[in-house]
Amino acid sequence: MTDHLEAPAARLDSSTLETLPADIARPAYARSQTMPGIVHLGLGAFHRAHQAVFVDDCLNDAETGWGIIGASLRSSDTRDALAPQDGLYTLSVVDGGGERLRVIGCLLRSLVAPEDPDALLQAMTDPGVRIITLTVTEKAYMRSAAGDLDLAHPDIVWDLANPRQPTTIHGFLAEAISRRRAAGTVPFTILSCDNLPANGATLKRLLVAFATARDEALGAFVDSDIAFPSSMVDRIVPATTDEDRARIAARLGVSDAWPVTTEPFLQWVVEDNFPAGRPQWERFGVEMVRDVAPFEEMKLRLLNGSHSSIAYLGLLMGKPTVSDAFSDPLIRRFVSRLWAEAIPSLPADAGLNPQAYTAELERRYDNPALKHRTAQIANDGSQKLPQRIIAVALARLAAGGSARHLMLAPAAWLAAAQARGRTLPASHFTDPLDPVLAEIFAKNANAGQTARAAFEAAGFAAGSPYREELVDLTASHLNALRRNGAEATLKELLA
Ligand code: CS2
Repeated sequence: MTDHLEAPAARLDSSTLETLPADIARPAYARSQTMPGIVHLGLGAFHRAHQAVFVDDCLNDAETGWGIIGASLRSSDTRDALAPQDGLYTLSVVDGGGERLRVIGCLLRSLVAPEDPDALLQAMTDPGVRIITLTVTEKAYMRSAAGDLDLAHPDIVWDLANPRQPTTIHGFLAEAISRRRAAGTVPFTILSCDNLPANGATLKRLLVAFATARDEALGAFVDSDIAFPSSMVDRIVPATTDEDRARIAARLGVSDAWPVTTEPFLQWVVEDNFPAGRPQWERFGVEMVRDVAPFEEMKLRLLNGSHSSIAYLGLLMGKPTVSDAFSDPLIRRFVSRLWAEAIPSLPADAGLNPQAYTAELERRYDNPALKHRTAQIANDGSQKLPQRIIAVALARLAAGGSARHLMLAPAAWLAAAQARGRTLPASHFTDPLDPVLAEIFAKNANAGQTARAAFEAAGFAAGSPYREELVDLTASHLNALRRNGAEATLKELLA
């Protein structure tokens, strides 16, 4: 045995599938007999470790009409890795007890939208395709600071002027809907799987605005004839590393250019509104419900809110992963205070069990096998904090409560953003607001001016009577972080 792992010469693909060791699970269905029924936009690791697994379960259970065509809206990386593997990839589930591997087969084709927008539009207009799923992240929804469709965004302007060569989700969805409508094809259902509150209704509102700007009749059709169920998705999926690739190849005996590594926990709560049909997901643990909102709120506020806080505090305290950060007693105690502040903002009559949920979160964050980088979660804070932190803080103040712990998150966001190029690598994480933040930081403003300008630019708490109070709380935390550092700030806050 050498102590470094050489990549095996052969590649995972349809021909090597049968050569895998017996303990590697694999598709039990004939992939060649599987027809596409879902087009997925945003073919990242999260989709491959979440929705694709439930779809693969259904295909294993003899449903043949729900294969996935996946599309990346920007880069060709995923297609380049998976096309030579016939779309096959390994799902690795890790915890303290070890690692379980399973080859997923439901991804029938991968497309790269910018290379050939028409190929994606053709896939979306196939009458067999009845669901479009999306994991495109918050910023791809193209909301303005006020939360409406950002009609001034250059990509939206382009898509309105060039409907046959779209670049955004709105451009693709509107053109595909328009083509299906002209051809008399049954409309597809659009299922958002992004971490946004009321993600279905939000996407509907934005897409109706886009389609209306294109053509009023199309806007009215989207409004009346397209179903937009909401869904809450949950699974922690760190970016794949070369170490993961080497370890997994050693077990497979063939190489896999892009496996995905994740935790055992897996949850999907979906509003049951699929007029054109859907896979029998509920047979494999998907919760099909009438109202997703309470589940979404609990997840966004307790999981994602603490995740962002752990990420920025962790970065300021030199913790590369969530489990490193969460094993710091100060951060851990802070998170339990944050949860205590957030829990009263959740609906009381929806049958939620936040205590059990946070106890489970503690176990999930402690998973030492999951190398979930704080820098990964730190991306796009300006897009994430409104629903994870700001909305919770506003609800707390409106109910006469305190938002002191919550508001450490935006302060730590600003401090970590400003630390890039100083104590953190320059591009350690990115944010669509980076150019504006750079200007704000360059002014060498005091904490109050910085917090106010950042709130303004990000649209945090826009129009709320509590906005000044949130700016002040953020400013006082930012001041403490700048003067005394994260550790001392936490000690003081927790005293
Ligand atoms: C994380 C989420 O990167 C982030 O912003 O908070 O991706 C989180 O891991 C998932 O929502 C968990 O379901």
